[in-house]
Amino acid sequence: MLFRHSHVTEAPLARTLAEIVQSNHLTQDELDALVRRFDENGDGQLEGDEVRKFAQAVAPLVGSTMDDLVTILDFYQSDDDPALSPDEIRDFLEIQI
Ligand SMILES: [Ca+2]
Repeated sequence: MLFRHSHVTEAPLARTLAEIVQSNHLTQDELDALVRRFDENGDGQLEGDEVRKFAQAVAPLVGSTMDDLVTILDFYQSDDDPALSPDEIRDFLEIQI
């Protein structure tokens, strides 16, 4: 049987956010989809209210509060840019929780 590679750019998340958080690993597709879900102004990063909504979605999955997660997310700011980049979000999801 022949397998062809098909590149699906708008694939829906195969796992729920809860499953991703539990596994401590997420694929590039999952990271892209997550960023798109919360990136309301479409600049490819999360900042301000976008970070708060992301924290609000993740908080109940990890038994934390939105405020605590926003504080933790601040810590994951690895550059001078006040926005969270996809790489910083990945670090947060794979290492912290
Ligand atoms: Ca944004």
